Amino acid sequence: MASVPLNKSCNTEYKSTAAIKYIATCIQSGNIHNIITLCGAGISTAAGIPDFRTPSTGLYAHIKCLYPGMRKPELLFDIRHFKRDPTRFYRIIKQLFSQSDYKPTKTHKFIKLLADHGLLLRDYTQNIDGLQEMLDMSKELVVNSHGSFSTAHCIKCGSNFSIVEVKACIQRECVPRCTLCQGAVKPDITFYGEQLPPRFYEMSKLDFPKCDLLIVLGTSISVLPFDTLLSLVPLAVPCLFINLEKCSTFNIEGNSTHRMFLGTTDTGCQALADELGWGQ
Ligand code: CNA
Repeated sequence: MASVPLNKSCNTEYKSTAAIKYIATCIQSGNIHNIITLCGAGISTAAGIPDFRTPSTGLYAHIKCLYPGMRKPELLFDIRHFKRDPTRFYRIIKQLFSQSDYKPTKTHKFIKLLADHGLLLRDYTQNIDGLQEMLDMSKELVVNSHGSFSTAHCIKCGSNFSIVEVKACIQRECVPRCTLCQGAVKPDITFYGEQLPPRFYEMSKLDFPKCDLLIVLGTSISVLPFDTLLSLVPLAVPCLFINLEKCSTFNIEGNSTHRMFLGTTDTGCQALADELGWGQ
């Protein structure tokens, strides 16, 4: 029989379907009890929140338009830059929170399903949008690895401030100032040049030796030290990477337990939920 050469997109689709089937089979084997999810901005783009690096729609592209002379858009999220001039950060962050009614995506709901089935050990997210917490999941199950936008403090005297006031200032495009010392007030998200929350280090030390399946969702896995979490997972542990594009940090070549689904995280999670019989 003559073999029909698969074209590239056919081949990718075939591999993606096979990836979902393989991971579903692992879960259905009954040997998986401690799934860890590693999430990035890609799981929230379907909710309308831009990521950093997508060339046309990401925040970095927007920063380059706003500030054409700026060589490194990530500087806006660098603590030294923020201390010198918080104005630019507040101007750009308005894009991230341009609406007030963002809703969790199918991917957030799939992570909750894992929890409901007693399979989720922990969700490590780089996101600061709080969409996962909206789904009434135990706070213990989520590690907000880059902090969260739910609290804020003055970078000069450390006083705490209401995030509601900070968000109101963001909408007016002005810098929220401390009522005591006039220092800039910063949401408690982790900037480049800052330590990650202690909980990230404490929990990852305990969790990763127990992990028996890893699902990486919507991230370019390019931010340190978050990307080092990948290396904490033993090679024999099955891993699924769902992303719109390939990423050099996640290599499936030569690894029999690593799989990749190229597409949106919502499509990938829906396919996995369907395969597991949790479709609705
Ligand atoms: P990134 O570097 O912008 O990467 C996002 C990745 O997701 C890219 O590889 C995209 O191709 C991919 N992607 C985009 N949309 C989808 C989709 N629908 N389905 C599948 N893949 C998709 O962002 P990372 O998360 O890797 O980088 C970490 C930064 C981004 C953290 O410090 C975050 O705080 C920061 N961030 C967070 C948010 C948020 O909280 N929603 C938004 C923007 C940036």
